[in-house]
Amino acid sequence: MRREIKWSAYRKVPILMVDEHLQLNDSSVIISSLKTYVVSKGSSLSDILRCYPEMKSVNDSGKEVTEYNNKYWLMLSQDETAAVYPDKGSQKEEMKWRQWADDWLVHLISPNVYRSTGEALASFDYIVREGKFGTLEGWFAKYVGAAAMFVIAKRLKSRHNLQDDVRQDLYKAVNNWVAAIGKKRKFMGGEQPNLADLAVFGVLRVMEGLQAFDDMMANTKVKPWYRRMESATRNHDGLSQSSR
Ligand SMILES: N[C@@H](CCC(=O)N[C@@H](CS)C(=O)NCC(=O)O)C(=O)O
Repeated sequence: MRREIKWSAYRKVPILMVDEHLQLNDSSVIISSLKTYVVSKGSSLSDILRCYPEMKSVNDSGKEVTEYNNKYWLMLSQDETAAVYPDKGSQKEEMKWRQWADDWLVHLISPNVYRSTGEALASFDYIVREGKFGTLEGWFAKYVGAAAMFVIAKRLKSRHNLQDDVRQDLYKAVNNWVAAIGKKRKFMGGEQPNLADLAVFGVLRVMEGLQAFDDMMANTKVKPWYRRMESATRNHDGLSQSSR
């Protein structure tokens, strides 16, 4: 809830607090700094965080936006880089697809999960069930929220130039992702997921339990990779890649 992050000047989630004083903003900055921290023994998180400086600017609609420099880049020595990215081109490929997840894939979610009034209500029913809402507040959030997001989703659909049938963009996106991994690899990271696998999985996972997710599983080739990601994240398989 917005009131839960009143204490923060940065107004979005996620925010990660470390030892009650170090504040990490933005999911990609959080992931890149934690991965750097795990791989490069010796540097402190606050030193690492200085490598991802904040940039404030004003966008086309006059709104102040915050971005972070280098957010897809890991701050590693040459040896560490060689250990994390043994294959040629794998570092660039990981960055490219992490950016794709942030700049394209994520924008397909709202138009898809709030596509119809029925789907918008189902999405909010799920949000209210999982969130911390009082009875009346929950009821209000469900109906007002669903109506608002139904309208907003249409606006987002046109802002990001989605097709009329928004499912087609979703199907195409995940099929492109699966094609980029190819048949020879389990994950984009090879035998273990890399940060691009993690970013794409993170985006798709928010649709679980909703019709858009079931449609995507039934109509695309993403399912085998998705199931492998579920098991890899459950078993913390990414850790073996980090501490190689
Ligand atoms: N690039 C940011 C985006 C974060 C973001 O947009 N979060 C949404 C919720 S998913 C939010 O907090 N929106 C509130 C707002 O924009 O005021 C990230 O990856 O962390």
